[in-house]
Amino acid sequence: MADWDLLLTDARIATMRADALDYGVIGESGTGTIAVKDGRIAWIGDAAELPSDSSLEKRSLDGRWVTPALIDCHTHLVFGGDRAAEFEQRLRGASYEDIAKSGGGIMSTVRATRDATAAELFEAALPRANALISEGVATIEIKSGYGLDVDNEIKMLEVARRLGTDTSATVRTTLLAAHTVPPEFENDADGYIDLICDTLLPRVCDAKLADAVDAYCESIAFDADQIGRVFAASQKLGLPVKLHADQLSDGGGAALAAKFDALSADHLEYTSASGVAAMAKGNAVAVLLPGAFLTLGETQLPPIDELRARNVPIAVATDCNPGTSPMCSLRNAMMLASRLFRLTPEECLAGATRVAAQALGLIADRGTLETGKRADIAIWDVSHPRELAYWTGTPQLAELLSG
Ligand code: DI6
Ligand code: FE
Repeated sequence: MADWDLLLTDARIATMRADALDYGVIGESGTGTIAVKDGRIAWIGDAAELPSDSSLEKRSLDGRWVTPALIDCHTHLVFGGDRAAEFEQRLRGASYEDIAKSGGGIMSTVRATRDATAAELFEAALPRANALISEGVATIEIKSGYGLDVDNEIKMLEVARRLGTDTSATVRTTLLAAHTVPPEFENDADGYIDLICDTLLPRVCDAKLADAVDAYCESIAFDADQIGRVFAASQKLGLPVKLHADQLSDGGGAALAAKFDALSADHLEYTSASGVAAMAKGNAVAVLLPGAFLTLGETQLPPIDELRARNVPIAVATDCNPGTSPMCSLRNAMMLASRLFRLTPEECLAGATRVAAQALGLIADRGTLETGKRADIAIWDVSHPRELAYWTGTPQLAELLSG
């Protein structure tokens, strides 16, 4: 019997290992080799050290670069309708908050999502997921949050799960019921929080529909006490949490995420130095979302230097959503993170591979190219992986292998 199922030879490998410098390169002259067995990396190293070349299939990559497949760790890509008209309004001067207060914004997507059948939502979301996959993404996080009642939040999560079974991507689902206060609870946000804690969360947990729970900590959404109740209920059910934190104002979101040992705190434009210090004491990843920063015309930068100084890992994601980040390209998010946030190309690639895996609680399983990890491998036509945050619009993916 052959030792391996597949042997990839003549590769230049950017492993993106945490303990290595300079992309964790192996075989820079084109001598990198990866052996795959049962969908996992069984051996990785330089051809000269390969213990056995007995394999069912062998493929030379002709000196191409390979990296871990990309991971988009923050999307809202299941939704009904679109918000192009509001986009136009905003360019004529209305603010995101103005539009939200007058019944538009998230609420218009909530209406369209409630009106759509699961099949319609799936058909609309599939091309968005495929757009990510076509650029090398093998793992996609998808949030609910446009249903805002028990049946419609569950409908969204079921559609997200189906995207995981009907595409080549792994989908990780997140319950974001605490996204905004639904009209039925207009003056009773606490009543809605009760519904989430007492009814929705147990149902979602029983049906295994969510891998994590998220919330929106903002003056136009929920405060720290309300989110604390959702997080405590989630943790009781064994679900990890994450948070939309300090996107439009400093609401103490980073510290709140740290208090609940969140997987990640996302956005962070208005996070203070003390918020970063709180994150540094825990395990939360900082997920930066330059698409939303760009679309909102934001000028307040996330505290990048502070995050670096305190060794808080930085991920980069699309935030794909119809309101603040109509973008189905993780390569674009990487490109924007380098231009707008001055992340280095290596930080951008780590942020869309290793650190993104960490943000999803999947670092033991994927995110770097190492023995034992899933064989989610992107093969590129580039002269160096730094090009992945440099070019935009060029079809540089030669092939994506998913586990
Ligand atoms: N922050 C965002 O950027 C998105 N949600 C959130 O909590 C925006 C969602 C939308 O406007 O539809
Ligand atoms: Fe978001």
